[in-house]
Amino acid sequence: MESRFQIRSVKAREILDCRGNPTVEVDVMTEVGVLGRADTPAGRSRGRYEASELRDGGKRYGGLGVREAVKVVNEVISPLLIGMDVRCQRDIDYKMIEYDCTELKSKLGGNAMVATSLAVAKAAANSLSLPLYRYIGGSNSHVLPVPMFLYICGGKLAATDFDFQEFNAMPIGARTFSEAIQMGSEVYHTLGNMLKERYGKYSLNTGDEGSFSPPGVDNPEEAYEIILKAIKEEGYEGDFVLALDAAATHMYNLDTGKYRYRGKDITKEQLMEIYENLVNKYPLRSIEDPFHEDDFESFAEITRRLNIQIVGDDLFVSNMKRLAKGVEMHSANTVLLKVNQVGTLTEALDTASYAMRNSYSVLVSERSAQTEDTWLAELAVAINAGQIKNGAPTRSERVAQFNQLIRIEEELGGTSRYAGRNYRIPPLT
Ligand code: 2PG
Ligand code: MG
Repeated sequence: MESRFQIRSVKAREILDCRGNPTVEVDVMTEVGVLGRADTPAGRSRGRYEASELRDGGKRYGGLGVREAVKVVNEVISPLLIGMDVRCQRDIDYKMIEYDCTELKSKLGGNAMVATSLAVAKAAANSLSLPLYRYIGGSNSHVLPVPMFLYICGGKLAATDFDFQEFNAMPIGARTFSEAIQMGSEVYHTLGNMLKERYGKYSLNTGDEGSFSPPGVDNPEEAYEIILKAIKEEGYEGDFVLALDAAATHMYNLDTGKYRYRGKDITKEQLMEIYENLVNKYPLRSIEDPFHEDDFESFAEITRRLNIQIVGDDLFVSNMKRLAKGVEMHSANTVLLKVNQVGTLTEALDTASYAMRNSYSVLVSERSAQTEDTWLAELAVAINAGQIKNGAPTRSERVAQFNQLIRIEEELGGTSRYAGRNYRIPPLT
């Protein structure tokens, strides 16, 4: 082992995420002073099977402080990793996993582990003078993902009456990633003007991730009508497809077995019909979490019935074991990849490659609370995912990812490919 790759120190601190809540940032320093710095994002609509977060409780920051997680990094993880080679990502991640030894990483805390794991990868990339996407993915990383823009939100992400969480659109007709960003941004601003005209000035209030939250409307059809109108107004009809994250776990009542939808309790069959009607009526090509997180059967049923992308978020929680169950039961056909759901970079990469080997697509995803750290953008290119969910094309923590992807596209030059219409099976172009 060359000593220049050896870890000299691992140090954590408490910083803020875009919601103004604390999160963990970790610095990994090698013997020759090369730094890797990364932090952990946070979710609001979390799945039950996600890696746990260590939060302090008590009065400070409303209980959300992460001083305990910082202490774990500084006093437990650091001595475990000092002296290890930053290039040995798998060994390092498994060192933490084996020490933690719990199903949901409740001993070390998923938030402490994720930031450390990603900081190690960055330290390795920096030591080798490679961009992070090239270090993680190797010489074949070249696909720029289709951004899934969040335009209107509901559920847990906003104070609106929509039960469904996210009304998204994807510019599959763009020729390049930069053009996709331009199209997405133009539609966002036009949509804002249209919403204001139709629903009043309060529509310009934004929810999590910078998306619009028009008051007094709860019908998904209205959301899609106006998004499509904005797309048409900008001259991009046919160049966008629509997407939905129902986040149905949060509409589900475990006691009654029913879903709360537009003021009524409805059955899963009725919910299925709602999706079917939306798909028949609009260019809706992707539905995430159409049913609650334990209903693998209904996920299989909707995947059979609708010939579109069905994404498992709370269902799979980026966890290979849960994905394996999905593969066996033919539940969904796409995994939402959120590194902090599973707890380390290695496990997230394993889940992604398991998905691809089983003909599942991979949608790399942000959390509703991100920071300016751009490892997410790098990861999407590293694995040639073909699609990235990253909120609205506004607000610094979102724009930081998009801007990094613009830079990567420029750096790759002629070898880069925008996934476009093949977002589910890149790099077919
Ligand atoms: C989701 C996400 C991100 P959160 O449900 O897909 O949009 O929300 O990060 O709050 O889990
Ligand atoms: Mg989701």
